[in-house]
Amino acid sequence: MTADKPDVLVLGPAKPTIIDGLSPKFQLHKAPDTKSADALLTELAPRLRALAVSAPPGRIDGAFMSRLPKLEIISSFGVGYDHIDAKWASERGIIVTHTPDVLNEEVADTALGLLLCTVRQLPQADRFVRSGQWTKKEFPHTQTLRERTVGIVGLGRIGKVIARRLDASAVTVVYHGRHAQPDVPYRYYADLVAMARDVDVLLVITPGGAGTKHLINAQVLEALGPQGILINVARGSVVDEAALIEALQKKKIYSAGLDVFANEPNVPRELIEMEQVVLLPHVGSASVYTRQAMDQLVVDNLLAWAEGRPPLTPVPETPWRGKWS
Ligand code: NAP
Ligand code: 8YV
Repeated sequence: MTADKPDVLVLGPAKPTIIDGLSPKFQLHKAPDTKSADALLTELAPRLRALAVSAPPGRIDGAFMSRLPKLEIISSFGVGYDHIDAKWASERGIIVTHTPDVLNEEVADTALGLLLCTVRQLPQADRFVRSGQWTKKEFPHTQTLRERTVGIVGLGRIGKVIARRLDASAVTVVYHGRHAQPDVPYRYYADLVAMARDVDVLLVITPGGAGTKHLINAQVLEALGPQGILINVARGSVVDEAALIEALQKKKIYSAGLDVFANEPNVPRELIEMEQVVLLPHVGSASVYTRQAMDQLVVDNLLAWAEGRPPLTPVPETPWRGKWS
């Protein structure tokens, strides 16, 4: 640390909004991921109090955090923070912040786009034109969203914005989560399998991590049925990918639209070879506009910490308790 600038270790890519936003106030140290941070951790351990995570850089678990005994804040990019052990952090008084809300509309746009692409087979129609097939025949008629029901798995900040778009499209919405929400106008299902049985589309937008691992399993897919479509914009871990591949291969469900995968950026060959599925490279929030807002929130949480103000967007596990440690 220089006389007036606290140290911050930036883990992940050196994005201009983050680097330019932090440099005037902090002494920055950079590592592309947790694995390559080893020497820096040893050097900075006696004094480092703040981490900026500019993209998930590997797991930030107890073993990693315990190397930084003075750590007070981890300002992480992205609303999902399944790469951080927030419970471990909370037990040591470390605040973890994330970037909720500023990406809701963007991710909802992507989810709706992916849903429409999957139901109406729009990428396939584009390939049909480009390959010259239109001059020979008509593109096959597709499934529809008309008179269909979409079951949202995880009606949180983003799920509600997706539901608003579906309302505008006159599509019936129902939802599943651990709790019923009395203030929403949609039917609640405590039982995910029962909801899967009743809907045409399951749209998944829960957090990742242990609590939701393989929530979408063979039984849920079986219940969704042969005309059913799965859309996943949550995390790859929420879906049992092997069960999904089998359900698609055996035509137990009709199709899937996926923005997230179990082992990104590696996508199973079986999915790539299926003509009916639509696959995106985890681009839910990836517009210049929204990524800029997310980067800025990483900066603003650290500026708040440096000025002794409350964090702007702490995760629920590490609420603000009135003072920095
Ligand atoms: P949020 O406001 O916390 O909403 C999460 C919802 O999931 C809540 O309604 C919660 O309801 C439900 N949920 C949590 N655990 C569950 C479980 N075990 N079973 C069933 N439902 C469960 O979060 P958000 O801001 O909407 O973001 C949601 C997630 O979307 C993020 O954590 C991230 O993983 C993902 N995401 C992906 C992209 C992308 O690029 N594809 C972009 C942004 C976010 P209950 O409490 O009632 O269970
Ligand atoms: C980011 C996301 O793309 O916010 C999230 O949880 O999944 C995305 O907005 C992701 O964090 C990429 O690094």
